[in-house]
Formats: sequence, structure tokens, C-alpha cells
Amino acid sequence: MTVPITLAQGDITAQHADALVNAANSSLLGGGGVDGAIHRRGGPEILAECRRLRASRYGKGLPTGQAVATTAGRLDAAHVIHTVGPVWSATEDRSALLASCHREALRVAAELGARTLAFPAISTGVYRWPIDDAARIAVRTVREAADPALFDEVRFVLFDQAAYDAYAEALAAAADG
Ligand code: AR6
Repeated sequence: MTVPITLAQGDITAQHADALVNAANSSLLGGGGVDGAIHRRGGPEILAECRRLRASRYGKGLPTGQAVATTAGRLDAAHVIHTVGPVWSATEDRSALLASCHREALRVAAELGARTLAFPAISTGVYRWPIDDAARIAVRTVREAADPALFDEVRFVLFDQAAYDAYAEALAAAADG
């Protein structure tokens, strides 16, 4: 048995789930893309909690590949789980870090009792990871790491058609394999 993996196209901040994953950076203090949208729509409570995390557990920032939860503020979710994807490199294989983002977000979600979780396409925007490769890693990792007893649904929310198609293809390939 594997967890049901679903796909949606659009803005992740318009989604309802127990937890939404943010493609953050180590500072946890905001940025563009998904991160900008989450803070804009979620409101100042999220940033306030991120600042507290920086003042306590994550004085040096959240390391790449790790995940931490905050409130979801005004978003239609109970939690935001912030994770930091690796920047794409053509010379160094950072796939394990991208897989780790997904695994750690699942681990944090399970700790919180979040049974539905929505991921964006981590690292595929500002961090330039090729979408087909990111999709393959994300889908494979979630299939392997999400315990079906703990999750009802893991959703990937893809901003554009090309990203949606890449994840659909990765999902079909994983189901065949
Ligand atoms: N909803 C869903 N997907 C989105 C949205 C949205 N509202 N906005 C963009 N995407 P990115 P990264 C897609 O850049 O590559 C930030 O500045 C986008 O098309 O958000 O992990 C952070 O602070 C792409 O496919 O995240 C970091 O500094 C995917 O989401 C840095 O960017 C991820 O794009 C992280 O870069």
C-alpha cells in the first residue's frame, strides 16, 4: 500500500490541507515564489513565528534538506512546514538533499498529526532544478517515505502546465515501476 498522491495545478496558497509545505530559504524570513505567496496570504503571524525560530533553535538558519513547522496564519491549513531545497548544481549531485526535504516535511507532518499535506515543486523555481528530475525525486521519495497509516493524501501543487505534466509523468512511471 502506498499513500494516495494527487496533483493540482495553481497557487498552493489557495489550497486546503492540514499542512502546506513552503519552499523557503535558510533565513526563514521570506523571499519570492512560493515563500513570498505564503507569507503574503498567510499574514504576519507566520513571519513572527519564523523570527522566534531564528532566535531559538535555528540561530544560524534552517539547514538545506531540513524542515520545521509554524502556524499557517490565515491560510486554509493548520500548519506551514518550511523546508529549504538545494540550489541546482550541474557539477554536484544534490539529489539526496532534495529527497531529504520531502522526507523531513513528511516526518514533521506526521509528528503534528497532519494527514493531508500539499507540496510545491521544491527547488524548481529560483533554485533552478530541472522540473522532470525534481518530479522524479519528489514522487519517488513520497511513495517510499509516506506511511499510509499516517497520511490520507499527499498533493503536489504545480504552478504551471509544464510542471503539472512533469509530475503526472513521474507519477505514472512510479506506479508502473
Ligand atoms: N504556488 C505554487 N507553486 C508556485 C507558486 C505558488 N504560489 N509560486 C511559484 N511556484 P520557488 P525554490 C512554483 O522559486 O526554487 C524563494 O525566494 C514555481 O513555478 O518558489 O525552491 C525562497 O525564499 C516553481 O515551480 O522555490 C528561496 O530563496 C516552484 O513553485 C527560493 O525562492 C518552486 O519555486 C527557493 O527556491
